[in-house]
Amino acid sequence: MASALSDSRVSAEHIPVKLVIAGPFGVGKTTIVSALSEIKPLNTEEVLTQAGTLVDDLTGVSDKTTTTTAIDFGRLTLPGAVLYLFGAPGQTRFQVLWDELVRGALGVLVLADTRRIDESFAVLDLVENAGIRYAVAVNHFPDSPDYPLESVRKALDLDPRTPLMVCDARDPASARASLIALVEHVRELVLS
Ligand SMILES: Nc1nc2c(ncn2[C@@H]2O[C@H](COP(=O)(O)OP(=O)(O)OP(=O)(O)O)[C@@H](O)[C@H]2O)c(=O)[nH]1
Ligand SMILES: [Mg+2]
Repeated sequence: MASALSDSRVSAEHIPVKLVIAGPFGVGKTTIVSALSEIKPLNTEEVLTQAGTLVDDLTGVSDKTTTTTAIDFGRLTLPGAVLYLFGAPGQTRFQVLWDELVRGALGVLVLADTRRIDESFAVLDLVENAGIRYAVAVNHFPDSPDYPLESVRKALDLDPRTPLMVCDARDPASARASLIALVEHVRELVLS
């Protein structure tokens, strides 16, 4: 992590910003941190074990072989700001890390999967209870139903001002657009 903090791309003029990427199990958090990060991301992936099948619901993500057991960490420098990206673990048994993870964070990008929309509720509850600003990005998989965003907004009971977009977590441009929508949203709220 030392190299992430001492790099010629980051200067004293860059405001350090902590952002958290959250969402249910297997929604693409590790993938989006990897797509966004300009440094080699720190991952804490462990192989999913047979014992875990009792608690890890693989519905919709049956090809998944690993899971994040602590955090993902990456960094993205924008003009004037350096974003430190913390990917949360997706499984509910790791929620004990949540309070520490969101401490000092400017906002949360919540990833959602329209194949398993109800699994986003627990994460949205955590974010809202923490009183932290957020945006929602629907990570689109090949077999994801194509619901209009207004239906997704309604299903997730989102405030009309909360940014909601579709993204491809593997695509750096798409991932970056989601993150920038979050940062812009937080900026507008802070300035209003
Ligand atoms: N087709 C497609 N596959 C994706 C996309 N994003 C992620 N994946 C795949 O979905 C699987 C799960 O992605 P991860 O990034 O590990 O998900 P995660 O949210 O970090 O998972 P946990 O940490 O276990 O909660 C991986 O096999 C990814 O390659 C996407 O946008 N499209
Ligand atoms: Mg992960």
